[in-house]
Amino acid sequence: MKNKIMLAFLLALVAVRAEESMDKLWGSAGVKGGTKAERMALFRDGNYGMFIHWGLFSHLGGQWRGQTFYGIGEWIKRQMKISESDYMALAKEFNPSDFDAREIARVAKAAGMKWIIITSKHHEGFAMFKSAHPFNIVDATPFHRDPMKELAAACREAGLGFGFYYSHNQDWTAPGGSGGPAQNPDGTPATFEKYFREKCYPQVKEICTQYGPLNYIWFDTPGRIPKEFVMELAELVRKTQPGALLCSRIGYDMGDYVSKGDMEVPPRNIEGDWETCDTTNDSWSYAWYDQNWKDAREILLRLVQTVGRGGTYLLNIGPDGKGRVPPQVAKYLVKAGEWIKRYPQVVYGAGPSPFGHALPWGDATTQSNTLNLVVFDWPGDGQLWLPGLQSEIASATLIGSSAPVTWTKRGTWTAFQLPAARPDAPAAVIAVQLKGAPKADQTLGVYPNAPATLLVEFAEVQNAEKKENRWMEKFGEWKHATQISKWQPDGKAVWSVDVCAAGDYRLDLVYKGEGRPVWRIESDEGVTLQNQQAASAIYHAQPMGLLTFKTPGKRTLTVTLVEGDRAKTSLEALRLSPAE
Ligand code: JFZ
Repeated sequence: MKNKIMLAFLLALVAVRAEESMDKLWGSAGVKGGTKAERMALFRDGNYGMFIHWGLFSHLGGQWRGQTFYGIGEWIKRQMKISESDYMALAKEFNPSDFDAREIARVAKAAGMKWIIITSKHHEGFAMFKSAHPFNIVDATPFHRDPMKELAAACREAGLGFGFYYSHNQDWTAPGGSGGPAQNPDGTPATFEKYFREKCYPQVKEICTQYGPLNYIWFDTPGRIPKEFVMELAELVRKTQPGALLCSRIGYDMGDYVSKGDMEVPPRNIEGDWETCDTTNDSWSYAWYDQNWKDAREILLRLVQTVGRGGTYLLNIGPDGKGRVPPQVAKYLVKAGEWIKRYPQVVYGAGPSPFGHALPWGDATTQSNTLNLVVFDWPGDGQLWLPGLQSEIASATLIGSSAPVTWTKRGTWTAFQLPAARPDAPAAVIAVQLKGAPKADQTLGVYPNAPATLLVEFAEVQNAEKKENRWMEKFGEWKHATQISKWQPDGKAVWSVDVCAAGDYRLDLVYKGEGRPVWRIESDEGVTLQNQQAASAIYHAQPMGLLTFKTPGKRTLTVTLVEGDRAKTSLEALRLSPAE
């Protein structure tokens, strides 16, 4: 009886803490400065690499015993509670006979990527390389080949950098690994130390010593791994692979660069060496149903935005259980790569945008005194508006077009006059030669011919709470938004904006919550809008009305919550589109 109560109590505790412990498993990661320039060169100049999630989970492809798991595919064992023995038995069926390392390297190369990082062992604990530990692709499957050897060789041959992902903390099939069995096969309690000594450390040594020189060891989800283990791993990598970069997810600030939260292009420029990892659909590993492929436009937009924010873009693909790259992935990666080959200067060795944030029609990167304006949404009226450019312009050319590009100034704004037809898709590039280093006032613009999104990230907040909201759409599919909630009666969000042209603008607020909040928006010219609209459970844009700017120039907009759930109503952005 006592035991039963104890068990019920424990189960309840587990349920309550599930969400919290998930966060702990993922853990947080940072980085300390002091990196070697040689080690960083590929990362800093290349700006674009391929990530590959491939393992036993790829064989399941998001399905177990006829049931689909709608979430990141490589978590299927844990999320569908597949037992260790059932899961480990899958190795006998795993035969990725269509795996072609050269083809993958060809796709990466044609995509314009400069390196490949592949999962050598994910949280499932299965080694995709020949290992002394028996749960590996060479010894436990009918495939018998070492695909990591093949891929390392193919990358070298193609002139691509190469590196391994290795899940050092989580191991769901090794006793003692985080998320793994609590007992050893003989019934004794398992310890992390034993897992570390017998599996983790020896395997990291294997990947560091048997695959030639590496550019990356990408450890992941440090969770609560004790520091001494991380120090040992870092030392091992430094000793055996002096040219390899460690990402911050090794834990304890021991990385060479920061790996941002997944699938996130940050809204404003970030200094230092950092990367964002993203995936070509919603899952990292292959999932049979997941057709939410990024097309070339989306791939390029996110790549250019990441480089514009000062970062490096690591874009993932998930080969299937036969080792094939889904055709839609190859198609659009290569299509994006063809564009990059026409505009390599936009990506390789490119610096951040002087504007500090994305622009409504696209984004900007720099090469010394050249500003690359990457235009995804071609202006219908032939005017490309740029707020706050402070450097003087020497010349401007629309690449791939002989049409001259002229420019005019209106206050702090610059307009480039463009031909009606855009010369290239999914984006055209205007190279602007500046007389000196690119410099701009980073105030958000309100554009006369394009919708402006003012994120709360850029607002000053009084008597309300501005905080990052992180949530999962499908399991493991992270979304991020800085938002404002916990409004006190006098709580407000205030944006400074630079208005190019006086006139009427359609104003939407993007928020979530319950019921029907009442919002008030007020400009420093005394123009107000007050309106009630429904809130929904996800961020959704709701129209507030037409707001008039009487004069152009620097204005402020203040948003207050007049009525509604003050704790939970969560504001993400304000949008302004010129009325037509
Ligand atoms: C981790 C893994 O659990 C996942 O399977 C995948 O490999 C991904 C690339 O990395 O997931 C994470 C890790 C860190 C965060 C979110 C998901 N984070 O810091 O927001």
